[in-house]
Amino acid sequence: MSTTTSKKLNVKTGMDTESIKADILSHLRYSLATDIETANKKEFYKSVVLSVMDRLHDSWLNTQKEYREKKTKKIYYISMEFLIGRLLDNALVNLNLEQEFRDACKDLGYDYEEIRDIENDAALGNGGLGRLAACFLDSMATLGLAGFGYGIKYDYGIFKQKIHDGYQIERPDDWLRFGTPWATTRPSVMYPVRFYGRSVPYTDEDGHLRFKWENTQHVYALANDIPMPGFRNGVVNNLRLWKATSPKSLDLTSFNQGEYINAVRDIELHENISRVLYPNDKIFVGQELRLKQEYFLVSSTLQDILREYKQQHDDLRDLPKYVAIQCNDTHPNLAVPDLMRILMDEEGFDWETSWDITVKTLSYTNHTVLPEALEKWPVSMLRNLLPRHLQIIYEINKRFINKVHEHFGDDVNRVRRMSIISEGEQPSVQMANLGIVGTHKVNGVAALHTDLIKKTIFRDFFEMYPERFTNKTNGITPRRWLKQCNKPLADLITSEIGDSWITHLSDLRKLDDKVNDKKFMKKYSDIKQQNKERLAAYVKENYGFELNTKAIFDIQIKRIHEYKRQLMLAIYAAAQYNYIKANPDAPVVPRTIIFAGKAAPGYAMAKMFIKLINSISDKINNDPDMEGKLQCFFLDNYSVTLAEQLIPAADVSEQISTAGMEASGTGNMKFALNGAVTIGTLDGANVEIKEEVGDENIIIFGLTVEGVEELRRSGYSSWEYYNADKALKQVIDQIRDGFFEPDHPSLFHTITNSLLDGNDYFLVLADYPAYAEAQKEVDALYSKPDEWFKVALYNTARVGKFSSDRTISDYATDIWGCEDQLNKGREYQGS
Ligand code: KOT
Repeated sequence: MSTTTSKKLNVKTGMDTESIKADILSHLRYSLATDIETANKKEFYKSVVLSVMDRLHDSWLNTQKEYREKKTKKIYYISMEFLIGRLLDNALVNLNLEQEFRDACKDLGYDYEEIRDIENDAALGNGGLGRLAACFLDSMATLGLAGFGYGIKYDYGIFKQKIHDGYQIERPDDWLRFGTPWATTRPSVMYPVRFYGRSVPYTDEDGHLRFKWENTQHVYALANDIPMPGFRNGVVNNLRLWKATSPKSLDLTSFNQGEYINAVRDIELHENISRVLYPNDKIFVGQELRLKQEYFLVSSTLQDILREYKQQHDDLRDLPKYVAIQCNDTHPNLAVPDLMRILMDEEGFDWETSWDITVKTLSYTNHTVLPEALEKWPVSMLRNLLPRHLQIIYEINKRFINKVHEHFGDDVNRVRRMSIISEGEQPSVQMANLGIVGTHKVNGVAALHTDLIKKTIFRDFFEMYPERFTNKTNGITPRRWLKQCNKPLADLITSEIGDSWITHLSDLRKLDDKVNDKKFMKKYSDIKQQNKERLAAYVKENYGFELNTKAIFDIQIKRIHEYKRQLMLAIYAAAQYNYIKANPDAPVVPRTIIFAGKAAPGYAMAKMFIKLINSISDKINNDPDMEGKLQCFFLDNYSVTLAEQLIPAADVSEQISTAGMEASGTGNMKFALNGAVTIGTLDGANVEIKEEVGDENIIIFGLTVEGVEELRRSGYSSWEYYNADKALKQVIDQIRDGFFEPDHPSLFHTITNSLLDGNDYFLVLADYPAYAEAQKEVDALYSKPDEWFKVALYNTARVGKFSSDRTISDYATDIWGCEDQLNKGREYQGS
């Protein structure tokens, strides 16, 4: 008996193709009740993943055990979004088992790529903020930090986008329809999360006034864990996603009363908390369900953190020594009053002690300066849903306002600006202010962005607490965004300079010397061509459209938003069309412009941009005069997986936001790493990319932040720019007059009105002439392939700074106080 068990155990953790095959077969039979003859692809995929999980479990358990034994400081990254995408490739790369699994699939009659493509993206995020959280998990595990993600297991991730007659249609993303083999449900880890009720004062044994939160209703948060392996270091960290489940007692009582249907309906209502990810990007919509989601995440996570803490430590006053909690934007900032509540109401600490612990444990990241994105929860809503928290927030505010008076004297305007509670018709809680007051560090996500928050939205706070503000320029994980998504390039680099770059991205600088190595440069440019062809094959297969792989692949992929100015590239595409029509014999550098991105379902202007891009695309792609010269294409349902195919194929990376509006951007980093040349404004991390790659290796145009301010101050008139640039005027007239949509000529008036009568808030017209010039530079450079690829290689070679490993090391050192854990990552395992 015991021999069989141990034999089976050995087989399960074997790293060779044969034992992997045996496990896949065994999972088909014993986990899925099928066999290799009858299983379909989905079942085969599931068995493959279960076999990968078998190989993660020991490390997963050992890692947690080691953290416990060594009392390692734990880092908790709380985020409403984790845009982790597919996990199979990532797990195999990090376990160094890609080849073995490929071979195993092949031997069992399946193509690995086909199996990999079965996996639904875990699309539990809108864009940059959620993807950053995912890159951070990869880096924390790779650096050997005890870093844990905490989020929500939404039944529905970001909606699926379809394009119908040029319009965006949203469909639910039912990613869990067949379950996910990556998540392990932990029935033993479940907490009640309370809502409503009231705060009741009482006097404790020592005669102190205290409060109890009573008469609450609750729902349970059930833990679902997804393993997060580090890169070949034996570390497996955890992403814990909470699912809302109904309290058991409720259905029983109702059932006893014969109200079975009502009970079921109530269960539904409770479980709705984790039903769906809000699809709004940078627009605050104050819906109560969203507030419930935020508190659901915070409450369950804090309970979990404190339960773990108490198992290992006995004095909560040491919490900041062993625990750091990072709030990803303001969404989890109810952690401030909730931790205060727990420490005071449940643990019996006084205000001062609780406050000291809270501030030292928490920190908060700001991801945008856009005022419409800042969370402001109506006091009335909080009073109803979380009365005790509101009471604590008022007390925090009262004490804080006293400090403001001490610091600045009686400056009523300043007090009004800094108050956590904004008064007025509908008093509301300013979650950013709460975050700054209630945490020890606030960070921006790129140097320019951090400077901006200090000077603009948080200026008063910076003057009061300068030491709290710090910059942490974003980064991306080189595992997913080079090693996995661009294997040919990753292999070429490794064959030239070794593979240290995978965990020390700045080692790519060694490639600088290769610019004069003709053989190398030929391989480098061939890979780009190969990637373009691979993308073209995908587009042909899925859309029946043939991309011109000889053309510049000019790509803009990101959420559709006015400030990101997809409109500017669309205008450029139309202007190129007009130019070619007017000059049929003039030589042009062929271009294929590719867009992808989702618009928030309620964002009418962004949705109109999608329609416009599709209308312009139709005009261009159906005109034989454009053949071999110009194409324009909108790919639907932008996702992490699609990005992984598009980015390696890009020649040009469009990063053209109005200066001051993109906090950082991370797509810009992915493109540069994969050898695309950036055309961009001096915004977000573009500024730092320019510093790294050198002025000659990036095409910068347009207004700077100061230029934008100055232009607005001196009285910008978009009409002037419209009248001054013939090509621009022609395109705007065409958009306005129905040239691209003859059957509905006034369709795009909302767009042209906002540009002209609305005075073009995002300064598209102001920047357009400089942009068109910059595009000419692109053409000129691309016409000299040797020079082009030198510039491209300098991009690959010099963007090592933007590894999320660097970002995480900076957080570890300056915010989390766990720098001692860095570089203690275990030895590289395997070859
Ligand atoms: C959304 C809602 C409220 C506040 C902020 C956001 C937000 C910001 N969502 N995504 N972002 C992006 O975050 C990225 C990671 O820091 C940045 O690179 C990017 O510039 C932000 O737009």
